[in-house]
Amino acid sequence: MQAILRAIDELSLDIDKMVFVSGIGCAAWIPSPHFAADTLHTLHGRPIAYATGIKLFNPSLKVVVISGDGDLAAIGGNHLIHAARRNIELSVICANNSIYGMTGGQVAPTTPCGAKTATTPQGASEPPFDLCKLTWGAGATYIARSTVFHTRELIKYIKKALMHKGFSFIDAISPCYTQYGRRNQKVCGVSPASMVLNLKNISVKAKSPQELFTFNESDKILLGEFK
Ligand SMILES: Cc1ncc(C[n+]2csc(CCOP(=O)(O)OP(=O)(O)O)c2C)c(N)n1
Ligand SMILES: [Mg+2]
Repeated sequence: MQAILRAIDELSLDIDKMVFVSGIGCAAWIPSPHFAADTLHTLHGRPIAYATGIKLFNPSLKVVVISGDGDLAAIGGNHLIHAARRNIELSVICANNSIYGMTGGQVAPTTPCGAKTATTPQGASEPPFDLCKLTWGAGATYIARSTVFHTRELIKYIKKALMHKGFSFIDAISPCYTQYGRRNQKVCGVSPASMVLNLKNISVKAKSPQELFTFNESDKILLGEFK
């Protein structure tokens, strides 16, 4: 929430000319009801469909979708790839905690292999989506990943996404200790603070955008701008 608001402030954007759209989940509460702005809290998986309607009705508005990995990439995955394919001018910011947080910690399409969740007590067995690769393949024209630890980069990337003419996607890695870290303490540490600090150890800054397709350290997170 801070990174988004700071990005808007640093760009001196008029918040009255922006609309923030979210779906359902913890991440979906980031704009609504907390932003003093026009917000639309929509159905689970459908924020991009509503945002597309807003943008078509009034193209002068800056339309920003803020939601979770489950909302955007599971039930809403179809809207995500097709909005990217159409290169609709939307900024989509995914608060990615690799789990369905709000509903009790079920496995998500972003859950890493081996991670324990409420529905995978022995560890997730299916390979996850890398949301940057997914949106790259679908046709998004600005794509970046940062974390809530690397806030300066996160703000910088959100600023670029907000000014981008076309479909932009930010994968904002946002750990959830309650539903994810607590069940995976060997990797995440034993507290919310350790989980956030651990982001420093497991993150690798990409040397080039192409590294998105060559990086193969499954226990690390590749950060940077990929398109
Ligand atoms: C049609 C429909 N199916 C399922 C749900 C239950 N549900 C609410 S939020 C959610 C998952 C949210 O996960 P994510 O988007 O990652 O948000 P987080 O809570 O992790 O931030 C689910 C399955 C729902 N509200 N509506
Ligand atoms: Mg989530």
